[in-house]
Amino acid sequence: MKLTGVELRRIAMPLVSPFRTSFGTQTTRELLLLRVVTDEGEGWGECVAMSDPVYSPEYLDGAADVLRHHLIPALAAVGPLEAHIVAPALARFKGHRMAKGALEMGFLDAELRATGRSLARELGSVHDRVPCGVSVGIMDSVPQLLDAVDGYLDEGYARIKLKIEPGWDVEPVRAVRERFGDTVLLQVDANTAYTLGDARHLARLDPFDLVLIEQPLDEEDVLGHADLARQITTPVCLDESITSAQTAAAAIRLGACQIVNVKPGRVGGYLEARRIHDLCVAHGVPVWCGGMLETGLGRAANVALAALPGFTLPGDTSASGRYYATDITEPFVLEDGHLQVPTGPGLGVEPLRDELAAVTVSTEWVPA
Ligand code: OSB
Ligand code: MG
Repeated sequence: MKLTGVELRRIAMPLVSPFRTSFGTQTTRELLLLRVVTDEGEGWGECVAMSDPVYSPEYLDGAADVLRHHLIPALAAVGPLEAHIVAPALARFKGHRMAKGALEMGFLDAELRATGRSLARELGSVHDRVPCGVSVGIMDSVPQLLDAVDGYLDEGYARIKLKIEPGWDVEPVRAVRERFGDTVLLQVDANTAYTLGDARHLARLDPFDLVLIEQPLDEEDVLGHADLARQITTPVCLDESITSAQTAAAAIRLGACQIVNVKPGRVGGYLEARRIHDLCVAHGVPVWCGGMLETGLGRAANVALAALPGFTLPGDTSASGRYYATDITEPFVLEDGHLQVPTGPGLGVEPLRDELAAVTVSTEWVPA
């Protein structure tokens, strides 16, 4: 394939309800979509960076800038391209994994569409549907939280993840256990809101039989997570700290995580995400597919990844309706707690023209 150019499209999608985490509250999901145009057809990439660098160092304007000035020109200078050449061709640029991952996703989609292969088959999926969890934001009150959880359980979600922070941890967990019982798969995500000094406090979550606690400490505090893991019985899972197969291998060796959250954008793309899956399988470490409030495009790819054999826990691959009243693709709908894995060529889904136009803020053509 020869790159013709990339269209950078900024979109803004209103969320059905505010999503509050320890790093802030989102009411609208701003996103960057990439339409990768080649001589053999087009593909779609979704950059999961957020408007502000509060989850990771990347942010939308920064991602657009590095794509426009560094990543796309570097790929334009490479001869014939295939998706698996994208990451090595961009390796001399440090970081910017979300931007790189979006570009690789666009090439993967284009290449697979051109040859009639589905992303799920390409990655090695073994299931035609995947069980889904839901990430529940911090609320103003416990009754409000219980209402939200009740609604999600009614819809059929197979697992509940509560966002926590100091002041919103033991009580909401206790309340959910008391109201919904011990059989609900329940886990928590702190998004780095604690320090190792909070170990005794976090041990108060031990009696609630949580599936895991996700990223309690700073993303660079891998040793701290290893120390914490020895002081609590809830399994420690890393999200922000796992930026590559290499950092995953180190975290596993150090005992910093018993479980891994894989987010393709965070680790530079679906091919690196698969390597992390393979690494975890080799170590007997359960993995699950995280989410970044994706549109139907990113969701299609996440669901394909989540169908690999090592993804033994339900992911944050919720239905479109959990986030958006109107998605930009045909919506993903929960059936019996599962989402269907797309089978069509590439991502297996496409943006709907009018829905995409309605949320578009700006477009920019970056020629190769
Ligand atoms: O830490 O997993 C996280 C959303 C945005 C940024 C970080 C995270 C999240 C979520 C929601 O928890 C996952 C989803 O449903 O897409
Ligand atoms: Mg997380």
